Amino acid sequence: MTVHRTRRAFLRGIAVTAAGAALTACDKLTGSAHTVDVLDTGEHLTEAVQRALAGGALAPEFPESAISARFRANGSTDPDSDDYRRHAAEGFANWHLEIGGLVENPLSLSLADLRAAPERTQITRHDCVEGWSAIAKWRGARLGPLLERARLKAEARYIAFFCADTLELTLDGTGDYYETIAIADAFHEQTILAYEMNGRTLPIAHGAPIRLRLERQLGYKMAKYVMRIEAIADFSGIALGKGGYWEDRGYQWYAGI
Ligand SMILES: Nc1nc2c(c(=O)[nH]1)N[C@H]1C(S)=C(S)[C@@H](COP(=O)(O)O)O[C@H]1N2
Ligand SMILES: [Mo]
Repeated sequence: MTVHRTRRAFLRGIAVTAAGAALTACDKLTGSAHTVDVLDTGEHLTEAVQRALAGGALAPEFPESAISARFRANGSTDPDSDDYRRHAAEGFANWHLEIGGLVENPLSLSLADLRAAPERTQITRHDCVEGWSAIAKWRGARLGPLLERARLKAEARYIAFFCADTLELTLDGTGDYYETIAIADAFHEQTILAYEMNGRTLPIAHGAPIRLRLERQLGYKMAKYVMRIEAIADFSGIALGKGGYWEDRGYQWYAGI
């Protein structure tokens, strides 16, 4: 037992050192032909190291008194597709969330179904890469139990979220907001599909009818206006292949905080 623990601590130490070395190397190699390879390695190690250090750790949660008086709405705040507008006008009464891809049991869930599913409420801080933060209370269906119900196939490695909004069309005709996360993060206790914010139905500006909360990563990972969820084996075939709308525009795929 002691030996096992020591060995794990040792391996963890190596991983941290290796990540540090890779990041230092990035700085030195900027501009050289090796930069991309080294950066990729650095990002990969950073993800592995962050996961190893965080384990199943929870993101900090706050008391009601910490809830921000103002919570900025960022990116899309009112999707303009005909489909979305119709659903919004109907109060999302006829809307369904599709869960498919690499699953044995595809699901089509109404908001009532989602409200009846295992839930979690959490008061957490949202950090946007642009440099602002805000605290809010989120209530939603835990993603893990929903994926268990859908029964993931063995080949599934990521969960993809497809949204109702299109931000820009200029890059190769893609511009639909989407995100992908690792299965391990999908099953984290605080990973929820939020349908309430600060005790009220999730407002359209913040992603109605549901938005992802992935509390240990940056704001851009938390897809709003989620219409369809797919279990996938890899994301290289989606849009520009980097695993998300902002990732396709240069941000890191694993946006740990
Ligand atoms: N569908 C969709 N999801 C999105 C975005 C978006 O533009 N469209 N913006 C992202 C970014 S950069 C942030 S910081 C948060 C903003 O969430 P908020 O509007 O609730 O503040 O949503 C993220 N999820
Ligand atoms: Mo953001």
